[in-house]
Amino acid sequence: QLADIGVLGLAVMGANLARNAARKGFGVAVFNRNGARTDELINEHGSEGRFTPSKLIPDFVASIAKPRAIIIMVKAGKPVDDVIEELLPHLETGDIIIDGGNSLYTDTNRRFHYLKDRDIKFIGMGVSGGEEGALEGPSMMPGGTREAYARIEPIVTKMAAQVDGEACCSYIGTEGSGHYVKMVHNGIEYADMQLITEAYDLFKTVYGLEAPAIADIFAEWMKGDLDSYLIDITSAVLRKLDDTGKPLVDSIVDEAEQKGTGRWTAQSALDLGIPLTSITEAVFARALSGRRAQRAEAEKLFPHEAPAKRQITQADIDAIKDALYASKIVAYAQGFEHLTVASEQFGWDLKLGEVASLWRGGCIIRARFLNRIRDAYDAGVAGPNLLMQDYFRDAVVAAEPNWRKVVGLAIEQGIPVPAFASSIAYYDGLRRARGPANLLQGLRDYFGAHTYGRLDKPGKFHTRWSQDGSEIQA
Ligand code: NBP
Repeated sequence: QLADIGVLGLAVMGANLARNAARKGFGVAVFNRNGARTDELINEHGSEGRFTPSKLIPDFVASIAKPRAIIIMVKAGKPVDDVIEELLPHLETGDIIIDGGNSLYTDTNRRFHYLKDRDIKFIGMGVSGGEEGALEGPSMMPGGTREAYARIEPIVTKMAAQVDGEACCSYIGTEGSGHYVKMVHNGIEYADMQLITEAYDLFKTVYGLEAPAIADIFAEWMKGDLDSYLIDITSAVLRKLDDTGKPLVDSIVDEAEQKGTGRWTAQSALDLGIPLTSITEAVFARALSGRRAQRAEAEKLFPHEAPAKRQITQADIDAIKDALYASKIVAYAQGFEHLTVASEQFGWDLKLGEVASLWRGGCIIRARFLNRIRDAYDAGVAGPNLLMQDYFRDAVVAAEPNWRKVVGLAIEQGIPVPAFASSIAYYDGLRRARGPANLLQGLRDYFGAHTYGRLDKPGKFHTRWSQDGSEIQA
């Protein structure tokens, strides 16, 4: 019997996706460049379902029912192009290649059209949830043609996480839109993690709390609006003791690594002119954390006497919680605005309520909070900026005094809170009908004759600053 689907690339993600599909009753053809991985999968998990292992690409392709659907789960970048070239001679019109890795959306756009010209369908599918998600049910964001998606829909919707009876997988749009949405998901994940890190820093540095005590606070926060996977695992990471009986987190090197999706999100926002401050600050914070030697040097050059640790009260804990929640709302509002603009710009017609819905389970940013976002889109009240929608507006307004207090305290005490601070700066910038960019326009006109508009009359104007100072209509 031919397999329902193929999985090529059996490192941690591919192997787990293949097992996931097999456990759901699908026949799965499996292949890996290095055959040892294929053997390992079959030896260790072959009994979980109907696998067809192959050691050669032609055998692998021939073992899949037509039109063939092949998920490739290899390292993003050149390996994806290499694998496509290896598969192409063996595929037939209508076959589908699904790239489930973290590919850059522009690569996916290119591959989509390249394969279309060769009568092969291509789906760029963002997959989130790490290795556990891949096995137990990830959140999946497939982009490509609807027709190609229809072929894999019965399989991927069964493989995906389920929330309230709904699969965390739905058609996103054409071209690289699935990978784009996954990219922004990862960007939001960067912001979420940075905000959590800033809250941790305040508890530790201002109030002198030890990791297990901070773990208790995060565990408590799971009972409210902050209920989310990342808050949950924060508590678990902070609670973990190493072999010496000390908190493991205290011995982990404070240097954040990154694979690029957060940076891509920020770069795309810059290209589209979107004020995506929270995610971008989170990317910069990782970059600064990476300058460990420079930080050690600077600590000596700019000594900072640590203020006496404060005794923490419930009000202090609540204040940090409010600052975190309000900043998180800003980060998500910016992320969804980013998707709105990208959708218009690229002609993708993204359904943002569905995006919020499929992020409710399986993925790293899964959170109770996403129900609120989905509700806003479903009710048609999300508007261009979620921050101005009733629920989020009320939440931010209620949090504002504490938010301001926490950012003020951090600055006063010399604790960097770039994501908290940039979020409140964005909020303060957004809620002012008249900002200070009038001066900026004046400066631009002075040195570059870039012109400016006036509040009191229509049109564009230029002042002859270094000549007679007269104003002319541009
Ligand atoms: P890796 O990203 O570590 O890639 C290893 C796999 O790529 C192996 O199967 C390897 O084959 C294969 N491969 C490479 Br490298 N070059 C190849 C080539 N030229 N031809 C054929 N195969 C090639 O695996 P992963 O961590 O499972 O991730 C897979 C994808 O999923 C990546 O895009 C990743 O960013 C994405 N992703 C990962 C996670 C996660 O939590 N790890 C989450 C979500 C998405 P070999 O065994 O023969 O070397």
